[in-house]
Amino acid sequence: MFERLSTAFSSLIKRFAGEKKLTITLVDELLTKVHDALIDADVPYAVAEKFLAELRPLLVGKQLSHGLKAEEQIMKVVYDAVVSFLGDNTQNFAMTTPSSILIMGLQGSGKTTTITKVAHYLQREAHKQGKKRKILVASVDFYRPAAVDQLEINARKAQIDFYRSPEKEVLSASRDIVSYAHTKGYDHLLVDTAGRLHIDNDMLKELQQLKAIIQPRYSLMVLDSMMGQQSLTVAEIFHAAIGFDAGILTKMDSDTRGGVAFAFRSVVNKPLLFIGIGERSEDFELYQPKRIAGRMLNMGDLLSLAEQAEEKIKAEDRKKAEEAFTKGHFTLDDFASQLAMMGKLGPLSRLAQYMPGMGNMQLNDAQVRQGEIVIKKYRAIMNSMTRKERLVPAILNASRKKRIAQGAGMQVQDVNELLTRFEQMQQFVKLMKMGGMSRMFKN
Ligand SMILES: Nc1nc2c(ncn2[C@@H]2O[C@H](COP(=O)(O)OP(=O)(O)O)[C@@H](O)[C@H]2O)c(=O)[nH]1
Ligand SMILES: [Mg+2]
Repeated sequence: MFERLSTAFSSLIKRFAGEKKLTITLVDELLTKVHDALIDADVPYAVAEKFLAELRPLLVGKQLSHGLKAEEQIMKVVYDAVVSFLGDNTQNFAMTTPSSILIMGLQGSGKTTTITKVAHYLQREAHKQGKKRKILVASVDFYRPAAVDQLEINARKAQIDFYRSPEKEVLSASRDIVSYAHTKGYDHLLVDTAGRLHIDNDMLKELQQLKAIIQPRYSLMVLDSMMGQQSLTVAEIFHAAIGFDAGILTKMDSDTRGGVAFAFRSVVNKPLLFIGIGERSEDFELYQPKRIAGRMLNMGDLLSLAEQAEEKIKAEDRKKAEEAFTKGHFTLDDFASQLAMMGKLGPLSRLAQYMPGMGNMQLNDAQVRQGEIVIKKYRAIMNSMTRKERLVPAILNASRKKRIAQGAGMQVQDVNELLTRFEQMQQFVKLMKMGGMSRMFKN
C-alpha cells in the first residue's frame, strides 16, 4: 500500500544506526532523505516542505538516550510527526441517524463500489453495538447505462436495501428518493451520483442542485488514489464548488505511492474517512492516522491485524496477546500464539502488509507459499522448545539449538533465523510501547 515510502523509510532509518547525537548535519541529511522519499511517493512539493518544517524542530537537538537504538528513537519522532500531520481523526463521524449521505466523485473513482462498502460498514458497526440500522441505497446516475443496475447488484450481494425511483430525471428522482426513505423510516440513505471523466460545469451545477434537495448530513468525496496528485486538485475543485465533509480514498490496494493519503488533509483541510482496499464490500477500512503512519514507516500494522483478529479469534486468545503488548514484554511464547492466530486469519498475502518489516513486500504466489512454509517451520521449532526457552530464549546454547533443530526436523540456521526474526519483533513491540500504542490497541 505504501511500498515506496516504507521502503525508503526503512533504508533511510538504517543509515542512522549507532549515532549517538543528532547533529545539525545529521538532521539535514535525514530531512533531505525524507523529502526525497515523499516526492518519490507523489506528495506535492509544497506539502513535503510543510511536513519538513514541522519535523525539523522535533529532531534538532534531540537527545538520544542510551537504552534504545538511535534509529528507533528517530523513527519514533518521525512517526509522531507523520501522525500529527495526517491529523487526528477524532471528528465525529459516528453517522447520527436519521441521515442522508451524498457520495460524489469523478467517473470510475469508485463511488458505486464505495456506497455499498459504507452501507456495509455502518451496518456492521451498528451490529457490534447490538443495534439494527435500516439502510437504503439509491442512485441518480442516469448517464451511464447500467449504472443504477450496478448499484442494485452490489447492494443485493451485500444484503442492503436498494430503491429504484420511477422518475427518470435527476432532480425529480432525488426528491422521490428522499421522500421514499423518509416514508419508510430509513436510518441512513446513501445516494450515488453521476461523475464525468473530467470535471465540468454541468456536473458541478447538477451536484449543487442535488445537494440542495437531499440536504445530506454527510457529503463524502470519493477519490481514486491511483490518480495521484491530480486527484488532490479534483478534490479542491469539488470542495470549492460543492463542499464535502470528508474524503474516501479508493484502490489503495493498487497504489504503491500513497502520496494522496499523505497529502489530502494538508491540501484540502478535511479528513480522510475511509480507504478502499479491494473490490469486495469488506475491502474497506477506517482511515486511521496512526495505522497509516505505521504502514508508511514500515512499522507494520499490528493494530489492523488486531482488528481483523477481533472478529475471528476467541476472547481469551486476544486477551493474552493484548497483555503481551501492554506489558511491552514480548516472548517467543507470544510470538508462537501470534503465528497461530495468523493461521486463523487467512492467507498470508493479505497479512503480510500488516507485519513489521513485511509491509513493503509485494508477495507473489510463490512467495506466499514460501511464507506459509516459513510460518510452519517456525511453529515446528517453537514446539520443540521448552516453555522456559520460549520465555527466555537467551538461555539457548549451541547444543540446545542443535537438539531443537533435530527435534523439529530443521537446521540450526533455521533456529537462528527464527530468533533473529523474533528479536526484530521484540524491538518493534518496544517501540510501540514507547509510543503508547498499547493504548491504541484497545481503541
Ligand atoms: N482494487 C480496487 N478496485 C476498486 C476499489 N474501489 C473501486 N474499484 C473498482 O473501480 C472500478 C470503478 O468503480 P465504480 O464504483 O464503478 O466507480 P464509479 O464510476 O465512481 O461509480 C470498478 O471496477 C471497481 O471494482 C478499490 O478500493 N480497490
Ligand atoms: Mg458509478
